[in-house]
Amino acid sequence: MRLNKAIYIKYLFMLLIGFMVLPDSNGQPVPGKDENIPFLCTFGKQGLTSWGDADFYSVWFFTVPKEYTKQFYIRVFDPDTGGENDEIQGEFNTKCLYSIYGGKGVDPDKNEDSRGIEKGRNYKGGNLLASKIFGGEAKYDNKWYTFGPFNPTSGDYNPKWGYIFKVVCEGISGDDGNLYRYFMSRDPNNNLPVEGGNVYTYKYTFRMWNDFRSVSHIYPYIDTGVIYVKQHNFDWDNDGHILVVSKYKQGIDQTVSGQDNWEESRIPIEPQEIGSSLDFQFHKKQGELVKNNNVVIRTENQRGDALKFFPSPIGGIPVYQAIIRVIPVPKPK
Ligand SMILES: [Ca+2]
Ligand SMILES: [Ca+2]
Ligand SMILES: [Ca+2]
Repeated sequence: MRLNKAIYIKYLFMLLIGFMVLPDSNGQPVPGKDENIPFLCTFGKQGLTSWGDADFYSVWFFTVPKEYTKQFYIRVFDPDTGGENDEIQGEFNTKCLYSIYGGKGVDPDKNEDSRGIEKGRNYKGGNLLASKIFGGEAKYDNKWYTFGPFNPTSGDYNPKWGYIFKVVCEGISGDDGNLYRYFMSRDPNNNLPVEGGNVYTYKYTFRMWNDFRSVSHIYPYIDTGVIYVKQHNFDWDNDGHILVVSKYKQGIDQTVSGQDNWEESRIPIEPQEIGSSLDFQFHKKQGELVKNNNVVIRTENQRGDALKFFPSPIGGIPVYQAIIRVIPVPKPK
């Protein structure tokens, strides 16, 4: 009996380890499939920040590995503001400008302004490769629009990531909430991931599900040298709990914001957590549903350097491992 249990635990452990190092080829949907987030959210700049968007623009980075030499596309789901998915205020009158940048000035490791974290700094560094304004056009409602093709070498080269591209969505007029998603694809008409590609942002503005049983996740990556992480959340509307989970953290409750304000708290980092992601879990308040909750999250390390969020978490989804105990296998007699 004891022997069986020990073998079982060993197998469980191997299974868990295997799960954690599995490479993820689905690096390009935004939001990612493990995040359980319905949409990104950007309001027209005449909107109120109390509706959940702190700055009326979003900045995302897409990376193409240098081994990939074919053309690729950036696809946007529901790029318009109107119809099925978007958040109306009065009547729909919002226009959003999507811009895709490549070349020098894009790489946020070299050009901090490019990260788009602080309002008023120039997050548009790089060469403009494509752009388009969407209002309330029915022909793009609940459908994909495709930017491209793009040549990988028109990105900003970084030896760690390959070629980096930046996609900015700005609410240039109106006051409604534009909900949308992205996908980096090797095909103009289907979502086929670019092998080895990645996506990240530094400031994540998103919509929660209108379902209090649904838990959303985002995954900041813990790079070398991180001692603690400071999280900042905006306009959470006191909608339940934000918990932090990792291999070593079972669920640390974070300070949460109410309406139209930022709150922050610190998360200590263990040396063993370096090189993996944290799991920020968004648990909605039970009982009375907080509807159409849009939220902003950003994180930084002890030096004030912003952390990247990868919709497909680097190192896989962290799993709390307290239950694992090594039971020695008895020697055969
Ligand atoms: Ca409106
Ligand atoms: Ca939309
Ligand atoms: Ca909100």
